[in-house]
This record gives sequence, structure tokens and C-alpha cells, in this order.
Amino acid sequence: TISSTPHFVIFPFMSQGHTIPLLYLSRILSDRHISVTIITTPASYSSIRASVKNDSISVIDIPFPDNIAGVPPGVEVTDKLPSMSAFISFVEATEKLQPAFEEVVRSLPPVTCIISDGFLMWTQDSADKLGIPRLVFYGINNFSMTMCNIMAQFKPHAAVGSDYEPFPIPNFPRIKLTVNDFEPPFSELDPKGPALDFLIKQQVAMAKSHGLVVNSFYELEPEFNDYWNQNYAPKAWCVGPLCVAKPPAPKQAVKKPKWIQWLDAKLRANEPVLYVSFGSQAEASLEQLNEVAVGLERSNVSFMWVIKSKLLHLIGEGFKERVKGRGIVVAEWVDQVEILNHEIVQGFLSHCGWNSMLESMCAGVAVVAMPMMAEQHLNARMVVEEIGMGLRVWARGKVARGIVGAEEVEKVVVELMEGEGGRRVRKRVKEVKKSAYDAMKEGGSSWRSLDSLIEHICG
Ligand code: BUP
Repeated sequence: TISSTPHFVIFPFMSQGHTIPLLYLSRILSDRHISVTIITTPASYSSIRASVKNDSISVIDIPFPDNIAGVPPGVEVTDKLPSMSAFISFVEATEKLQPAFEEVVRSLPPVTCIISDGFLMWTQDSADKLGIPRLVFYGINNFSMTMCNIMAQFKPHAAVGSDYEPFPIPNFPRIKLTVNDFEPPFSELDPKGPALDFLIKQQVAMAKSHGLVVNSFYELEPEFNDYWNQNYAPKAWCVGPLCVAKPPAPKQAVKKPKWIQWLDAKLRANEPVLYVSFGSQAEASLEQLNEVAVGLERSNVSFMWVIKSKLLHLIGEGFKERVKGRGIVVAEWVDQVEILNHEIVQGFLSHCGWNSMLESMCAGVAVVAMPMMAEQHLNARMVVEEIGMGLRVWARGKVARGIVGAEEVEKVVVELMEGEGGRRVRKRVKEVKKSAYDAMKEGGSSWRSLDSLIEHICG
């Protein structure tokens, strides 16, 4: 018997930045009367279960086979992405989940559609075998997604002789790119190796899928969404920013975390705060963290720096003492959306992970862009040059992958929090915030786009 309610299986990649937006999408689908089953691995099970508990969404975990191949010695064996250095081997290890994944999907009530992360490319093969359409979740914007595809397929940067020379891409809207806008493998003039092979495999799988679910909205980057849809397939559907679907914090007075209490005190003192975080994956060097610390110390602005606990020891006790009263360092997992939406937070020094950028615009908070890896350099160009909601720090000599000096951090942070440039981008980000919410509300562009995507799948 075929049930009349559509049933979507959602399979996120096992890292925070890839899982969080798909949990929001699951809620949105559930609100649209689609029944949702999330599939994950045991390490993520309880946090996913807890965050969707009120939404009648099922969660199923499938264990990794005992030995995960390729995890380097010294890295804790886990079925979550252990660290960026293990990325390729981890992605390959996920292929071992394929038989269990297929068994689970077969055991469920009839599945209308599988939405899985682009990194889990083998799920395309499963979908083909099971005769179920697959949509690929792309956690990045249209601009970065298009660029990564072009770089892998056509290597346009082979036409230039230096890292600073813009290379030609036929009909590509406006932004002129140089090799310096990329990380390996595309920072090599002749990219090759496992990272490139991985990207190409991902694209081959994507080309067989029924569509791309993009966490962005049309009004934010119309030319780039049009460029993709006119030149590439399958169709890219903009259904974001998904963070708008984050459930509101509980009304009952649960005790506020100490960092929120600290922000409350800053609000009472009317001292605007810069929020500083480089995300859950980026691994800044000791040298870079020191430059940031000195820059923040000299800037004299109030700040909250959320740092991964394993890096905490790199920041000396002396620093925390010297900035006492003005800045705090938090080495815990925080609710970033809650912090960004706190009235007193007026700037975000960020690594430009795309979720962070969307969350910042939805909170109306301007950014200081300090990209570190993956497609973050492209995101930085997007938010600073195209959207105009932030200022950028550059490494000394503007070299890619160089160290951003303390003097640069100090200068740009002060400009964002107190200067004319800061006033300009703060005004702009408020406008962007409005269009983001408009896109997500009933009848808005992302709302309609999701509607037609559901229609396209369910017929
Ligand atoms: Br750290 C941290 N709390 O303490 P990005 C992050 N986040 O809620 P990244 C917290 O993780 P990938 C914390 O709000 C965002 O939704 C944050 O995603 C949340 O960067 C997410 O910004 C981080 O895309 O992720 O961590 O580099 O590389 O996996 O895209």
C-alpha cells in the first residue's frame, strides 16, 4: 500500500555545519505535512533526536563497521568527522554505510525522496538501486557551488601565470577570480590528487540526481542562481536561509548560560560586543590565534571569543586577565544563533562558514570576514563585495593562506564597531535581513521554490 503522505529520508553529513541546516529543513518539511526520517550515525544520534523531538520526525542511526579505514593515528576513532586532516579518508569510510543505509530505507514506509549531503555521493547509487529520486543538499551558496564545479571541470586558472591574475570564465557574472581565492587543490595551477578526485566524484553523482537543494535565497544572488540553472543541471533550488526555521528558545526561565548573562550585563552598560568564532572545523595556527588575540586586545572593543576547547591552552592566562571586564573567552559549544541575536552583539569576526554568514545576516549583524579554508574565501568575497554586509581582513601582503596580522585585526575591528565603514555595512545588513525573512515567509521566493520542488518530486 502506498501511503498518501510523502515521506522524505534526510541523510546529513556528520559534521555540525552540514547537519544543523538539514535539521531546520526537516522541520520545515514536517510543517508542510511531509513525514521525515533522518538517518545518521550513533555519535550524532542523541543531539539530533533532542533537536527535533517536538516535530514528530523519526531518527534512525546506523553504526559504522568496526574499523574506520584511514583515520590517522592519534585521532580519536568516531563516526563523526574527527578533524579536517582526516576529511578524505572519513568521506571514503562513509561508503561502508551503504549496505546498512539501503537496508534501513527498504524497511521504512515507502520513501518518496532521499535528500542527502553532497559529500555522501554513494547515496546516489543507493537511490538509483532503490528507484527513489535523490536530491543533493548543498550547504553553500550558488556562487561558491558554481565556482567549485567550474574549477574542477574546466581548470580555467590554468590560463593564467600567477596567483594574482584574474582568469576568464565565459559569461560569469561580475566577480573576477584569482588563484588566491581558492584553497588546495584549486590553488594549484594544475590541480590533482585525492581532493580533486573526490570533488569530481561528487559532481558525477550530483549530475545523476533530481536536483540541488541550496541553502541560500534567490534575491541574495540572482545572477549566480540563474547562471547555474542556465548552464548546468540538475536544477538548483534556493530554499534558505534555513536558520530562520530554528525553533525559538524555551520561554520558561531555564538558567541562562554564563556567556548570555555576560552579554546581558554588556547591554545594561551599553557596550556593543563583537562576537568572534572561527567555526567548528577550521584549524587556525597558534601564530594566527596570537595575532587575533593581540589585535582584539589593542582594539579596545568588547568581545566574546568562542574557541574550540582543544585550542584554549594556546591563549595564555595573561591575555584573559588583561582583557577582563571587556572581553571573554568561551571554550564551550554555544548557541551561536542566540548570541548573534542578542541586542548588544553588533559585529561578528568570522571564518565565513556559510551557515555563520546566513545566521549573521538573519540576525542583522555585520561581519569582519577572515576566511580560512574550503570555500570560505569565496564566501568572503560574496558577503563583502557582492552583498556589502561586511569588511575584510587581509593577510600581510594580501597573500593567500598567509597570516592576518594583529594590526590588521585591530584596524578592521575598530572600523566595524566604531567607524564609518561599520555604519555603512550595519545599515546594509539590516536590509539583507529583511529580504532573507521575506524569502522564507509564506509566498516568498524560498517558500515558493520549496513548494515547487515538492511538487516536482511528489508530482
Ligand atoms: Br563553533 C559553534 N555553536 O559553538 P559554518 C558553531 N555553531 O551553534 P563550519 C554553534 O555551527 P562546515 C558553536 O551556528 C553554524 O550553524 C553555527 O557552520 C554552529 O562553519 C555551524 O559556519 C557552523 O558553516 O562548518 O563549522 O566551518 O565546515 O562543516 O561548513
